[in-house]
Amino acid sequence: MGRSFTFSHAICRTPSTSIIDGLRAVDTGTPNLDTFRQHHRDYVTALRSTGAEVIVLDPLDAFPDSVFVEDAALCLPKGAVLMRPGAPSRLGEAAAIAPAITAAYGDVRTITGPGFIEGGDILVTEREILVGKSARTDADGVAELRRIVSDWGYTLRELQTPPDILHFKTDCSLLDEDTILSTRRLAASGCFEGYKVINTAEGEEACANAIRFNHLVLMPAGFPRTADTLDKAGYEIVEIGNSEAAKLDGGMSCLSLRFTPPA
Ligand code: CIR
Repeated sequence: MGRSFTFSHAICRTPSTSIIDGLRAVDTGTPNLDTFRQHHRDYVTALRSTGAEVIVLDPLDAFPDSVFVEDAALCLPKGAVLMRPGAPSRLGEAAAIAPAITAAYGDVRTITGPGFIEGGDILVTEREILVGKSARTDADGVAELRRIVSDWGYTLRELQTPPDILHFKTDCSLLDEDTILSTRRLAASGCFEGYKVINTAEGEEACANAIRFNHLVLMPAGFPRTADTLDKAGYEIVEIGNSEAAKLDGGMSCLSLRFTPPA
């Protein structure tokens, strides 16, 4: 199986009581902490069911969005990069996740700025790294990441996250070496030329943020037509409740950092 979706480890962080203050584009209600924690436990259980070791960090009250660990770091086979989140309330999350990253990696680089970049805008495929500029990720941040990952042999392609979409991966996920799950609006930009694309069903765009993790595809519950398409395409689907994370514009990828530590 490909290195872009085969992992021995993941890092997650338990939602904190301050999650009710998490960022959101549109207020659709306050997340229920108990329900969020149950969904989070289900998520961790699904990751562990593949045999992976999942490190669950303690909640961090100072950072309401810190359950969305993916935005603070990027983990690659040869090294890891601490991000520089573009949301001011999230900037300190990179330093907060640093101890967990340095415990796993010898080579840890840091985006020092002036640019900004969040992990949610980065899709690592088998052949390249795609980065969508967004309200959180700018050209300077992308350029700094490009310099770092070129040391590890990666080609980085700079793209544009569609307007009013939080992150590039809000609208797409990697399913395997050649296949991307994407909303039609993102795929229409042509950014996945050379890949096989499976589109989310009409009206089910909110499930585009899934993850392939070893033999499983974790996707948010409640999107039956897309789940059926993926099932028929041969993927083993696990549906995870995402109602509370969704109130904060979060999906499956944001809740973990997935990696295999270098030998
Ligand atoms: C935020 O606005 O930063 C959080 N409420 C949601 C972050 C979701 N992260 C992701 O898609 N990678």
